[in-house]
Amino acid sequence: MEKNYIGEVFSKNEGEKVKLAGWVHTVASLGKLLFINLRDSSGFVQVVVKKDKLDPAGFDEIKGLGRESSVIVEGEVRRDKRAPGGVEILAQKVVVVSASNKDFPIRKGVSSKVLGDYRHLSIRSRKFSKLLLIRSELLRLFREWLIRNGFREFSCPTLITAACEGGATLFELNYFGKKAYLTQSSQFYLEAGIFSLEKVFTLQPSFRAEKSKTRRHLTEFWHLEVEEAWCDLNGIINLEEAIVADVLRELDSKIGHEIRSINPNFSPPQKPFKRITYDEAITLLSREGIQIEWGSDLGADEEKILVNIVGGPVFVTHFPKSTRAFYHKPDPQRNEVVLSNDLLFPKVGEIIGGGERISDYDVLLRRIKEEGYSPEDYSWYLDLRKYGSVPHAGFGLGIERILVYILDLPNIKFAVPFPRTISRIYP
Ligand code: NSS
Repeated sequence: MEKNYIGEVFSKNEGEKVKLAGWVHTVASLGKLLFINLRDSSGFVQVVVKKDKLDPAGFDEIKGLGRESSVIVEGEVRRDKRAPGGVEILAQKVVVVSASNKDFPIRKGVSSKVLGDYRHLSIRSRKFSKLLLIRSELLRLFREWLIRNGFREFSCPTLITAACEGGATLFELNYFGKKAYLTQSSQFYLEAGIFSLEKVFTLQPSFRAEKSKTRRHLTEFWHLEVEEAWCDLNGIINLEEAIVADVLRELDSKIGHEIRSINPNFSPPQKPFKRITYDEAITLLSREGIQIEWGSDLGADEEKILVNIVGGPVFVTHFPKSTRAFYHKPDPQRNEVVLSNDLLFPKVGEIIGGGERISDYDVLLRRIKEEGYSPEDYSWYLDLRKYGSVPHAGFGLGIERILVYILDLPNIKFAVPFPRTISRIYP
């Protein structure tokens, strides 16, 4: 349908004709006048309906409309200082497309449980629409950055047969009588993809049966994963730094005002990000009185403390082998650590996990066995090391995690329209 968006009307001149289509937020009546607060995907505007402009039945119907009723309004622009945003629409015609039931469940003051139970309706709110717009823009900028820098989008399966990130968090399902799982990461398939396209990425959900109820874990999250042939640990860290810093800067220049309407303190982080090793990280933490035994992983709390000590985003590299999945390449200088990296961000901790992969067949086979996996489950993955193996590296970035940082969200469930957590799979 040919229509104007509400966002456009504020730059129009007095008297210009417009056709708006949207949803009634509120209707207030003042004698022979009605004031509709009309919403569409681009914002809100006040529509004034005069009784003498419509037939009486029409006027009364509009007066009685419930919240979220859908309407089409034709009218003209009036510049009026008293109207919100300095502009209102004087209606000449109002068509009610669908009158809403009167029991719209999202009202001021309802509990977060109700907002969650009615997520299919609560995403219409002003704040949620903004948030979803920011999310959509972020996804677009990531894709565009990668394509601009020579990466190809490579589609990976969701149904898989073997763990990438450890067996404990696999969702198992019955695949025609055989065991299968929902993917935890598309990394292994991207690793196959580099032998075809060299620089690949995918943006798709990953699934983790995370039993822990935290403010940064979903059971289904959107995963931006990147893999590059002929790349080492340093190369992949440089790439992670460039994409994150560039995309956040672009996002700020495009819709910084929208971001700051949710998080007034947002400013994009500047390159270069600090780089420290795991050993340096535990030394820094011990100076703050936090003792990490060498070989234990960093938890969310320690990550946040580290970010505070460093004063901004920080790469932690060279984790102990025991803390990382089997595919990470052991450091040739020091076999007990791997060429891995995490990127830690303020407010949320880890947003990226990545590193250099084992490219040698025998080393990979040994690591698979050491971790107690069966090599048959990984035979196609091992094949990649048989036919022209190359050094390569990659990373995975959690889209919702970076949104928690950008918008300073109190919980990751607000970063996705329909969150999946240990306690929610509906709606
Ligand atoms: O487990 S990761 O650290 N790494 C991988 O999955 C690699 N196989 C990725 C790769 O190299 N291609 O997860 C990567 C990121 C992590 O830093 C988080 O930002 C995010 O994925 N992540 C999550 N976000 C939300 N909820 C959960 N449960 C979650 N798990 C990981």
